[in-house]
Amino acid sequence: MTQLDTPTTAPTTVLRAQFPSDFIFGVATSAFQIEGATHQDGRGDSIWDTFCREPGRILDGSNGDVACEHYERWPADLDLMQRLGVNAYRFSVAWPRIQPNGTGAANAAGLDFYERLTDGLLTRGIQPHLTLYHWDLPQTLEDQGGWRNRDTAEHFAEYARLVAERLGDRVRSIATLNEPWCSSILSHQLGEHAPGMRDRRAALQAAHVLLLAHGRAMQAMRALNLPAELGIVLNLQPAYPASSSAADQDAARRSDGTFNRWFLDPLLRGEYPQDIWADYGDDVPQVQPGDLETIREPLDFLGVNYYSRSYHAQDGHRPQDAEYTTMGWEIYPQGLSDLLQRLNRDYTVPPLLITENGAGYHDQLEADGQVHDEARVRYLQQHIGAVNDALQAGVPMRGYFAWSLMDNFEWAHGYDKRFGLVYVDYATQERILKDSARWYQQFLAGR
Ligand code: IFM
Repeated sequence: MTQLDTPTTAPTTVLRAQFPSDFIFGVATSAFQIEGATHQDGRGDSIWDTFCREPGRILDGSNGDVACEHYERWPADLDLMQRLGVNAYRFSVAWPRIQPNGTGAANAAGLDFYERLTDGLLTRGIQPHLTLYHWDLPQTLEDQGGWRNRDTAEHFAEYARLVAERLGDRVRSIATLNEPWCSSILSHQLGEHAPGMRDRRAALQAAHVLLLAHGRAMQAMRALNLPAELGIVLNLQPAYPASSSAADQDAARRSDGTFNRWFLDPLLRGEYPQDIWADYGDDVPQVQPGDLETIREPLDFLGVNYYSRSYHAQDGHRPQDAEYTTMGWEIYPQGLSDLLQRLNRDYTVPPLLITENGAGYHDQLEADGQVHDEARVRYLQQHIGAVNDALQAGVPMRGYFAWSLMDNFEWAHGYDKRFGLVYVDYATQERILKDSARWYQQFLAGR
């Protein structure tokens, strides 16, 4: 028996057979979090390379220089996915590998790398799902105003065209942006992600330019008439008031409005939510005629990243009997099926993919050389169950990607928090399957 085939003792509460046979079950990663080789083959600096060099930005003082060495080890990582039995892999392309300074001719070595990866997936029977932007903006563009500058939207459309022209005939889907809330609000207002600003007006301008970049990239890629499905990935977090009090209700409205509707409404309805627009006062972005039509470009799919909910109690109490991951995020699978049903009710949605879902813990190798991550096994079971509930309720669900294939660079948390189904021993780069990986393998095999 290989390590992969060793059964876990965790009870299976949801079955692969409950989903359509062509349902997508994959794993996800992103370039900066796993690739390493940040100065190889002509890659330019990204805002995250810069951010990691600034003292105090990353909890453990680490960076992405080595990460999981995926840039070299990708064939073995693809073999691992094949043995897990996933039928899809979601990865991102590092913009500074394709255009080291964010503009101009494509760097051949960069495109070649992602072409080898894509072909390697296809050879192994795994669908490639490509994301164009998972936060690694070329530093040169940041020096020119980054996402606050409308020109970046045009540069992004050109980058999208270069990648789609090369790979759009083979990848199953292309998502423009991953989690624009993070690359705008978390990065420009809350200061936790690169470029680390604390300025709400700048953050809202960045959010608008990101959405515009999405729309312009969709148009540029549509013009190529490729078979790849085109869409975007949002991180969404349903907001629950703790009571019927006006204060709790209003806090939940604001949270839903700023986190979810601020992105959903322009993309799916071509307008910003009026209540939040009013709340933001003078900080609202500069919207030019035609922007919202561009942003509303029809989507072939919407990717949803779900980790937790938000809970709003004026007295600050936390939900009763709640469990939390090491990130401090409440484990609330019901929130996922509620969210999916709400999307289907309140919007005209395209087919939906769960593009990320997972749990971060301080996993450790135990004396038997294994990682017994029962909490993550439960998390996956419950959340895949929630996807099934949504599917049964008529939500057009098409797939689910676990975050993440393997432990990796968790942004401002460095390497301390682990989200992988596969444990990475960073000293040796050995990959060790956690119990959650073996559970997923058995689930996918129908056992
Ligand atoms: O690791 C991140 C990922 O890059 C984006 N979504 C959330 C994950 C966990 O924090």
